[in-house]
Amino acid sequence: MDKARVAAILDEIGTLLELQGENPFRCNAYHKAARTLEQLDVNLADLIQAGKLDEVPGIGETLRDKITTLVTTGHLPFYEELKAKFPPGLLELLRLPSLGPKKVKALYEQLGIDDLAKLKAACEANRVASLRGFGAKTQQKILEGIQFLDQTGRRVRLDQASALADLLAAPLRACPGVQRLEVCGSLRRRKETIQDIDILCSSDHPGPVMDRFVSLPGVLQVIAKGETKASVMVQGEPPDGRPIILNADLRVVRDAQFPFALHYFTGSKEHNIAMRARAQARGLKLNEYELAGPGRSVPCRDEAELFAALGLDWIPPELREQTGEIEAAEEHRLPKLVELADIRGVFHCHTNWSDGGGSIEQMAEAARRLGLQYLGIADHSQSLTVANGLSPERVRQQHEEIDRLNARLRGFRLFKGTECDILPDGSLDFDDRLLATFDYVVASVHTHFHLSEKEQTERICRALRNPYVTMLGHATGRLLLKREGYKVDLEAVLQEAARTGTLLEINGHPMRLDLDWVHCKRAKALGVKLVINPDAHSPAEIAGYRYGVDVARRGWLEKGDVFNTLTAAQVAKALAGRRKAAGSGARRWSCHSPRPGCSSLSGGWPAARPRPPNRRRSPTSSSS
Ligand code: DGT
Ligand code: CA
Ligand code: ZN
Repeated sequence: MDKARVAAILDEIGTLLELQGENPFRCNAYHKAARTLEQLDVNLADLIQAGKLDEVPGIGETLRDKITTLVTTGHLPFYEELKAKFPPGLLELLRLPSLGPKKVKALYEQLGIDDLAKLKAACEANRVASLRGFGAKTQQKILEGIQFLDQTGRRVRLDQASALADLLAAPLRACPGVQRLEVCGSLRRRKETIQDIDILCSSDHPGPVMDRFVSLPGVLQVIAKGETKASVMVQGEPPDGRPIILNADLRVVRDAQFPFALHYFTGSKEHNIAMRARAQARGLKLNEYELAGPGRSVPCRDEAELFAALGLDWIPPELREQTGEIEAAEEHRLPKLVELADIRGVFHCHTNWSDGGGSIEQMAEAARRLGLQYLGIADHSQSLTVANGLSPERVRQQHEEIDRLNARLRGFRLFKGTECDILPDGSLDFDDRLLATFDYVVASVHTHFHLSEKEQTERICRALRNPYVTMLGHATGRLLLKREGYKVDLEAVLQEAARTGTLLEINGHPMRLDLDWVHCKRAKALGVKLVINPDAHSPAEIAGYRYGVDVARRGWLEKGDVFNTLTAAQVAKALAGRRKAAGSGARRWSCHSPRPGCSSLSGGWPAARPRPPNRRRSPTSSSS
């Protein structure tokens, strides 16, 4: 069992002990140990082997023994017995942000509430408000929380569903008689969260593949099984957390029907409805089995032929959200979407200098193995002490280390960056003189999420006006299925980014996917360039930028819209030009609008930023 899973179990033990009413110190010891393990950058099994586990701060004898049992046997009777004491629905209640273990315990003991449905009913009957320590406000918060869970609760992250879908699809593809097989639905459209896995295959003999499907490892329950259609509940074990459970459907069609079924089950529903209407306008009928007119059927060998039969270019699945893709396909003006292979390097990565798990060198090696030409190191800045942010002195040391590595690395380049905190008033966590020593600056909000929309927007826009800021990190701070972003007027932020020539990050960490694809489209319309980053906290996480590419594609972005499709040499030149412009007050605001060609990456990246209208400033006032 790996570290992340062990940490998740320790965390759960802490919570279960709280539910049981144990002494808070004992409960906290488990929560703390979970955090410690997550941060640990050595292999757990090695640590146990060397007998050094109890040298880790916060891990005493008891915890040492429990962790050892978990890692070596994969089980922990203590945990399993503890868990069995509580109804499974009780833990679900803890997913509500307004409920801690104490409150859950009270609800269970006093009202017999042990799942979300009962809790909802009790709130609606106004029975929760009168409990001691609750009140009308809490009851309202609980109801709102349940509503949020109803909308998101059964969904899982794209990366987790993808991994599970691949596990299911591979053995099915190898089944005798299977001709074509594709994972459809929101997974094929690369949506950021997924409700269920839709698998489609073609075969003349559905029996074997149907049988294989319902007996795949991970199948917890067969919900339905017919001759060509089956539905199961499956469990996946993502390497980085709690198991996920979701439904998977399999449909088997004849190969001649495959293109129609593939199109139908890819969706989206809105896109399908528009396509069906288009067919009808041409006297044709379109459904999941065929395209047909009165007395004739229109055979199509693949999706491209299906689109062509309706007078359309083939529409990439990511665009099928009924936001203008059909019109664009008709007029042959679909974008040539950016591809994973277009990305030549990434900028937002953390190392063990702050809260990452790898050394700079390990990160560089991992990036190189992915085929990247360059990697930007952007550790946290000084005020983010919880993430071990770098002091100015450590920044200087890190720069020396990067210089040493760059002198050694052949055909690969490290850029010096920082993920610099945007302070509550919109100033930056490092002063301009220090900022000028970096190749680039990612500015991000990590604190004070509760400002009003107006304050938050002004705060971020002010940061964008600092000429040393190269890009804005994770623009809304959302955590998918966990936390909504802070309130911010993104339109105003995008406009400020356009005015100041600041890049906007598509944070590809599958937990964030922030900027959202909807806003990518808007950014592009305003001429803002985007940069796709993994926000990696370990060498393995660098590859996560691929989910950022999914977002970019859903946002209609092309290679030229994405900064890190440039080569290392082009990036070095663009960043140097920009830093020079930022350093010389005279040049910095020397042009009022982007020069012709500035708006296209192929034409070069704007070295000087246009001056914000109606704002006079001295070169040094920007970060004060
Ligand atoms: P999800 O599962 O919520 O993440 O999103 P989808 O898009 O995978 O939705 P799902 O699994 O309910 O259905 C898969 C596809 O089947 C959907 O994208 C389009 C098609 N579909 C489902 N229901 C309808 C419908 O009522 N009308 C039409 N035209 N298509 C539908
Ligand atoms: Ca689906
Ligand atoms: Zn961040």
